[in-house]
Amino acid sequence: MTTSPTKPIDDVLGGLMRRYSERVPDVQNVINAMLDEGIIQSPDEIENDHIAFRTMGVPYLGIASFEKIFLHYGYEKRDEFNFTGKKLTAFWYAPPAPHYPRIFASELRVHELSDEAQQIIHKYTDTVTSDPVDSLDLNDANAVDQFLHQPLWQTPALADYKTLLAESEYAAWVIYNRYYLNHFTISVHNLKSGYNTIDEFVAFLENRGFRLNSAGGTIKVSPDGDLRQASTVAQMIDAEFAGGETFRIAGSYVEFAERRVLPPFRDLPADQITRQHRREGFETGNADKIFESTFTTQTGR
Ligand code: OOG
Ligand code: NI
Repeated sequence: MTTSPTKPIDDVLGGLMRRYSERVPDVQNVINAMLDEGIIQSPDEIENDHIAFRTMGVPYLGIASFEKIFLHYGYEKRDEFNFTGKKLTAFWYAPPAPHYPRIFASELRVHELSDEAQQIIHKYTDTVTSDPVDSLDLNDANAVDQFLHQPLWQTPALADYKTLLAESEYAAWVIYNRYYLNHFTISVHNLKSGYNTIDEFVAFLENRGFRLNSAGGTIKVSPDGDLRQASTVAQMIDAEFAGGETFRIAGSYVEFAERRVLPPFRDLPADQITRQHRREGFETGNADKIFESTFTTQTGR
């Protein structure tokens, strides 16, 4: 019997973060650097701006299936984003309370790929013949944690991974990594002065030797100037493919975001500024480049 006072959402988010930190050494490396620099005294002070997931847009999977988990926990679906070149659709979800991260979920429009790539993807995903989330007890955090980290289809063959990689880096990422957390995001605007702008935080990261995604420039700025983002280059993992073949592929990364105070609130005293006074949501132009944190154009630099 467990008498834990935590809600399923706390345990699900905890499980995601635990496995993600184990898989992505930069998570601990960034936290350690922040502690060492005196930016924070404890990791609990870090505000997680958002987390992100990637999905395959095929029947029974994709956003339509995946989002049911977080809608159940009180997340609310917000704006849609379209990435024409990358053939992706995404939405963001507002959390049920401000201390939870936002969620950014994207989906590959598989039907827009070449016949060959579609066939490869369907070879794996066609084994899913009903929405797997429908048979999950979403109040059972353990079951949801298991689900998010279990294989949804057979382990891919390396040749298939490479064929997908040549056409869609996103497709290759999802066929292997599935629902593993793609990144978590450190909010920099609430950090201590000297580190609470993205420019200052990026300078600190670069000083400490972190390799950052340079696609479209290291700092991605929304047209209104108020959402500023940067990210590490994804860390490579030794992936085991069907038949035991191994190959180094992109895993996950860490993101950093500065949400500026919106113009009507710029005269508010700093201690009165809360989340609702800052730039909300996401930005297509920024996101388009952040996706490339896992692309070979960045990881192979
Ligand atoms: C998501 C990229 C976009 C953001 O904050 O705009 C993103 C991904 O790489 O899956 O994270
Ligand atoms: Ni992000």
